[in-house]
Amino acid sequence: MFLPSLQSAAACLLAVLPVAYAETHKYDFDIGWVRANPDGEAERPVIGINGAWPIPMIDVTVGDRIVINAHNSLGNQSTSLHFHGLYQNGTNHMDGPGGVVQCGIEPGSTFTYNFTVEQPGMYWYHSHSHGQYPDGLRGPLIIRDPDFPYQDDVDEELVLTLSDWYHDEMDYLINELFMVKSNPSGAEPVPNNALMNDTINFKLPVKPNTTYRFNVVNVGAFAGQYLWIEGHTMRIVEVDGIYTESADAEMVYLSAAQRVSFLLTTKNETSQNFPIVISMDTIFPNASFVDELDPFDDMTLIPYDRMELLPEPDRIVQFDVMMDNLHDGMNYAFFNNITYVAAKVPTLYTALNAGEEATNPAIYGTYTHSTVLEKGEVVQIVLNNLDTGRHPFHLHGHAFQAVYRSEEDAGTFGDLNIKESGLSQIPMRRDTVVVWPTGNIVLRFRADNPGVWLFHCHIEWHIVSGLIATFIEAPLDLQKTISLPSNHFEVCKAGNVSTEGNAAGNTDDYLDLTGENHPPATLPPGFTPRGIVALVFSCVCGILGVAVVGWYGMSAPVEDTALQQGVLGNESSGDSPADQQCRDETTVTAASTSAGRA
Ligand SMILES: *[C@@H]1O[C@H](CO)[C@@H](O)[C@H](O)[C@H]1NC(C)=O
Ligand SMILES: *[C@@H]1O[C@H](CO)[C@@H](O)[C@H](O)[C@H]1NC(C)=O
Ligand SMILES: *[C@@H]1O[C@H](CO)[C@@H](O)[C@H](O)[C@H]1NC(C)=O
Ligand SMILES: *[C@@H]1O[C@H](CO)[C@@H](O)[C@H](O)[C@H]1NC(C)=O
Ligand SMILES: *[C@@H]1O[C@H](CO)[C@@H](O)[C@H](O)[C@H]1NC(C)=O
Ligand SMILES: *[C@@H]1O[C@H](CO)[C@@H](O)[C@H](O)[C@H]1NC(C)=O
Ligand SMILES: *[C@@H]1O[C@H](CO)[C@@H](O)[C@H](O)[C@H]1NC(C)=O
Ligand SMILES: *[C@@H]1O[C@H](CO)[C@@H](O)[C@H](O)[C@H]1NC(C)=O
Ligand SMILES: *[C@@H]1O[C@H](CO)[C@@H](O)[C@H](O)[C@H]1NC(C)=O
Ligand SMILES: [Cu+2]
Repeated sequence: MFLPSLQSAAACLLAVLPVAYAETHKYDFDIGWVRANPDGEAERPVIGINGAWPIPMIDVTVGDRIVINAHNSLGNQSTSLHFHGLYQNGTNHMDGPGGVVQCGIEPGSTFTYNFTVEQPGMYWYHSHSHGQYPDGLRGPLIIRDPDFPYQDDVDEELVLTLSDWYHDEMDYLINELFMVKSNPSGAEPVPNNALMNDTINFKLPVKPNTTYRFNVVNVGAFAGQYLWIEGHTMRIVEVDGIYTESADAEMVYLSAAQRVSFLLTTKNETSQNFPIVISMDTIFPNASFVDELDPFDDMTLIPYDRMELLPEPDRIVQFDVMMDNLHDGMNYAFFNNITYVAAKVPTLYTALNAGEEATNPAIYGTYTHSTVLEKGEVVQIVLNNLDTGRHPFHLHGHAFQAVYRSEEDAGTFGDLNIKESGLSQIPMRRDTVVVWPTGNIVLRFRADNPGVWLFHCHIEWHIVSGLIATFIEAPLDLQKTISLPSNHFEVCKAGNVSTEGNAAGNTDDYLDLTGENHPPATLPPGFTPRGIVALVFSCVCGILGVAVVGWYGMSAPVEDTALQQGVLGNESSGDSPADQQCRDETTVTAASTSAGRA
């Protein structure tokens, strides 16, 4: 590692304080209910940390160690934390999903996350249990890089979160509105609002003629966000922690869980404020306000390291995304014909205990949708979206190459016969990518990170309805590298969860799945409520919907009085002229009560 750059005094002062040695950042997180009212419309219980919400940003430097003592004070729900986008190379057991790589942390229990970060960029952390993060347990995680390739161009750096927001708690939304018989179409609850940095009154005072690096993350549950800043061009330099060749964009689209980092130079004039606009995409029936939304196409990005297309795959995994009803009348999400149901024993523990049998996918159960990968092989995911909504797909433990994405309504790759020549040769890499309605995507990655990694849609509603599959990557190598801290067993004991055996908890015969967790039975053939539903959606989904447009003032530029108002830290107090001018025509809502599928 090297010392702070000396080329630019501004960069030195404002950016990173790079360190030449790795630090350990220790956090004591007491996770509990607090009350908050971020949009001023409805105070509600939210999940905070140490009695406060929004939860803290984790701010570290490449090479550092993060140690988090996560104590669950919720009283009525278990929890766990996932660090989205981090490879957790060698520390799969710190990845977070409850029932997959650990037991949920029961109320009253403490679990220690302990891992190093070797990747720079913008990430986030969130609960990975019970569809819980939209209740507030989500926040930014940034990993600073003393070697950031565009550092010389940057004067100041900032972090910005975007999110949809509900006035009701997830437990209610899931159990009373979403996963209920009276919602056979699986219509997702409609967000009540959109937030920027967890407020609707976001103002960003900036200096004139100054280049800011914006690190933006969509920490929302459901809605993608279009983002633009009037009168300014965004120069994209990173997506999902992968540096890119710089690319100019007038508007970007961030699905739930995606991140973008861009450089933006403010104008050399102080006469005007510029709105920062986010427009929430929930594919509602009615479009509104913005004539046309034409965001930058992330598939055209080129990674800064110009890593070439991986060789032809050793293994192809096909996932056909479908929504359908099961016998309980509710709507479930399927990869092929499987809707995910967690195993009785966290899948990682099964992999660690199964000896040679760990390479047999059957032991992980019928409904974890497990695929075992061999160390080092090139894996290709072919995902056919048979559904009429957009879905952002996320793979844990890797950034994949997004080698192909079809237009909307392109149909499917039935025969998996994809022409190599049709793929981008220096494909964009990221950890979350959106597939368009009834289209497809092709992703490629190398199985170079032994572990149990989920692949799932990042719309929290679809996690709840089962749009999850599991990769068991190089389990025999995993057995050699992971030894579980005793803390893992304590947490499972508190929840009465077995840590031994196959998916059904059977220890004698790993192939005996008697008693495994399973979804409701399938409907008898011929019973197709889905047919009617599909018809309805085909009417509404042709329209690119925009329901809520939030206008936020960006008081820019002002005369060298930036950093005031406690927004970015603060150096002066009182209203600047710019603040008074600030456009703040808060949220215009055109939300309807019914939503199409997103
Ligand atoms: C858990 O407790 C919080 C705070 O009292 C409450 O708002 C919430 O509804 C409870 N959730 C459940 C599932 O009981
Ligand atoms: C974190 O892990 C490192 C490496 O295994 C170990 O040395 C250290 O003691 C751990 N710290 C805590 C608090 O568990
Ligand atoms: C947004 O919130 C984060 C904390 O979550 C804070 O560090 C950051 O400074 C805020 N960004 C702006 C531009 O105010
Ligand atoms: C803006 O700042 C740059 C240096 O950062 C300077 O070279 C340039 O002349 C400035 N432009 C104006 C219009 O002031
Ligand atoms: C804009 O640029 C001009 C010419 O370089 C300079 O004289 C003026 O001070 C600049 N204005 C601001 C607000 O920086
Ligand atoms: C899904 O389909 C495959 C192939 O037809 C079949 O072997 C498997 O049992 C089915 N799984 C479920 C959960 O229905
Ligand atoms: C994990 O670490 C191994 C060994 O250092 C390396 O070869 C591999 O590329 C890493 N994988 C990821 C996804 O970081
Ligand atoms: C675990 O089992 C014990 C004893 O049977 C019981 O008291 C406790 O409530 C159970 N805990 C959970 C989380 O189910
Ligand atoms: C949506 O459009 C329909 C038809 O134009 C109209 O009747 C309905 O009121 C609109 N709904 C909303 C919420 O604007
Ligand atoms: Cu989805």
